Amino acid sequence: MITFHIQDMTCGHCASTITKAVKEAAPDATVAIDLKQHQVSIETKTMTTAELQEVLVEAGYTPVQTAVSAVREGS
Ligand SMILES: [Cu+2]
Repeated sequence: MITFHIQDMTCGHCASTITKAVKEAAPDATVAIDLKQHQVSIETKTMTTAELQEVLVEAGYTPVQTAVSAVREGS
């Protein structure tokens, strides 16, 4: 599973735009969105992290990949 932090995902519309964009690019993908945390978790076997990131950027957002081991570090 790949998790991105997307600060500019701020409402349900953003969430559905992102979900749709990811599923169009990777039909097998499972997309879980945590709007409060501005987080998107994607499970897919057909796309790499870099490719997913590109899809999110093309959808108009600014994804930052969250390293699983570093999620709770800082702040
Ligand atoms: Cu929005």
